Amino acid sequence: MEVGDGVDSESKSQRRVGLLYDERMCKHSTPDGEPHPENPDRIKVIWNKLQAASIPQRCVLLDAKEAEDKHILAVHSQNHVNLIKNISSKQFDSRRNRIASKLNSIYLNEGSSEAAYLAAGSAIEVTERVAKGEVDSAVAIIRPPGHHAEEDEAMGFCLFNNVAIAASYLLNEKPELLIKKILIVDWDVHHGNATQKMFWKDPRVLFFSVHRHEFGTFYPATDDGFYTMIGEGPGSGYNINVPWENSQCGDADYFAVWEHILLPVTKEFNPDLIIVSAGFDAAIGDPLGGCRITPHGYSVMLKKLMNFADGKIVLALEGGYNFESIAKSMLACVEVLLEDKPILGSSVAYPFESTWRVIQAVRKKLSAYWPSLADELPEELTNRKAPPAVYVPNSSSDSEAEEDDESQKVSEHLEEVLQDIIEPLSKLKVAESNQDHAACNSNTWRSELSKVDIWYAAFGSNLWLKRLLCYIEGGQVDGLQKPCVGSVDKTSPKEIMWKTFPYRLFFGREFSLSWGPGGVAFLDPESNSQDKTYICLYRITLEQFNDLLVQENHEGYVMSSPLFDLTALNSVTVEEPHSLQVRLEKGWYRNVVYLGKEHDIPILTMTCTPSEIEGFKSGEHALCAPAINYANMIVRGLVEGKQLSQEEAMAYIQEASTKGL
Ligand code: X5A
Ligand code: ZN
Repeated sequence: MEVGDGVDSESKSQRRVGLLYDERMCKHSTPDGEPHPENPDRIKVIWNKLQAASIPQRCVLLDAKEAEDKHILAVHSQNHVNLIKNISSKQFDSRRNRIASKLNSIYLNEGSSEAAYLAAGSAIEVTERVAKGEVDSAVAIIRPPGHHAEEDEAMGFCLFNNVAIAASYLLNEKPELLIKKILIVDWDVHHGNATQKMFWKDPRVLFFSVHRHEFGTFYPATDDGFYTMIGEGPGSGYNINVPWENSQCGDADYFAVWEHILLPVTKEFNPDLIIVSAGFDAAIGDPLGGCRITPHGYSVMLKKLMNFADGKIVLALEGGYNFESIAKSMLACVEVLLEDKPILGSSVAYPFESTWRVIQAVRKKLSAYWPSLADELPEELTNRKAPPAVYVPNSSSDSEAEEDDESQKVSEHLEEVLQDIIEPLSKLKVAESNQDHAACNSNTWRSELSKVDIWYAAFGSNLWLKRLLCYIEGGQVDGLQKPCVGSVDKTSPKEIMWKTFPYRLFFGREFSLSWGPGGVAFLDPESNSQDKTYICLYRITLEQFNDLLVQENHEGYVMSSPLFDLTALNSVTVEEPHSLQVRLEKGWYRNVVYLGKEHDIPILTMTCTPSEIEGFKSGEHALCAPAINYANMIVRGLVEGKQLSQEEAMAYIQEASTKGL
């Protein structure tokens, strides 16, 4: 996707972002302290995370407010308002638990009422500030969540429908603010059943919800979340459901929905304001959601929406039950709101086949209302799909933490686990808006870079030709935990030669998805006559080098433009080893280093960044002996390449992995 001219701080201007948090919303908790996924720590960890990142200082801090009954009554019954108003009072002490137990997935305590009023009032507050233009956008870190709370019934951890109350408030009470059309984007993993009903016949509110549905078996487990539910009367076409058929949807699935449903419709609807029902329970690692959106995924989804409504966008927290996931996801979102700069990268995983099926069904169902959905998606696009999701039965447990067995390990090795779902080298531009990138033709740069040869300098497992060929031809050698997709151009290296360089080889990182537990090799390209690293030079094209870069750096990339292009290569003016500009924000090998020339062809390697090298030297990052299967690859490379005997090769690795930096 968009790639800026680097991180030139001049070019990024700060936007005014309203931020609201109030500890009083932590008072709503389970009556006897039983554990519950929707607990006070959720908003605390989000707030702490933002504080640790010095976010509050950069935002306009807004004060929480209790909602007024008359504003809540726009979407809730008097009966329901009375209940929530009084439920925490003494008179209800004896009845509170019984009332809660009759409701669906609800607990209540002495703090519930105040928290519910604050959550709703705070949603109003941030939304009004954005509508007035006092801030450009805003985030409300609120609980209890709201989107399940029906007109006359609390359910699904929700007491008042915060987002619906805020939207109604602007439309009904503040006409002078000229917010006449509101888009509500509900990306919580659950269907926003109540919000849907509240604006069912109302064309002023376009309600969009993407959620696990599984044909009505996933919470709230009704048919209401199906794509056939499009609104009624004047509201026909103003309700859009994207019901997942299976768990495990991730960035690629959401991006595809954005690209092929939400963004085109938003453009046509042209909202004056956008409110996101921002649950983070579709985040990777969430114990209830079973989906896999990364923080990066959320930032891309949000960034795309900021192109509409003049950037007037409000995020109101809904669900999200993995502390680390929700904190990271929210942080990613606030950073997007604050910084006026493009986001690097996008997912290169494919959407599920089921995702394409659902997208097509939604488009067909709604094409009469939104002409931009009328075209059939090209088969070339929908043919690009991930293997079917592994079936995980839904937990029947109601409100206790529900856990897919996959969910627990996620937080520990988040980055690595992401690799699992990423298939590098998709040429599919699901993550890109076609307007933005009409000019960006991947064939153009590929053909250009295919004419330029470079030496790729390998010092790790790629020393073994067979392993390197996995990156070119695709495939999997023994010891590799997963297959490689290969390069677009599958031509073998034109020439191979060995050299030694006076640089230091070392091993770091504790785990990689390619090799399992154990470190991987890095090069410190600072010359030191004491050090000697064996390097295998492969003569490949600059196009192939880009495909290698993607595969080595598992951050999702749709390579619509090269990560390392001719301009970067031509920036070389001195022969000493030095780092060159690469458009990668993440990844262990995102530092491309120029190592001189051989037969007048530039030698390039990839290693960790200079600052990471410093970290390894200072002890901030631990060194780690190589994974055994990984070390074996290196040994094989050196032996089959006739550089060292088996024993010598093992001693070489041994030394590199034990000697301090
Ligand atoms: C707001 C939210 C989930 C309710 C799940 C009940 N509610 N099993 O995420
Ligand atoms: Zn949810």
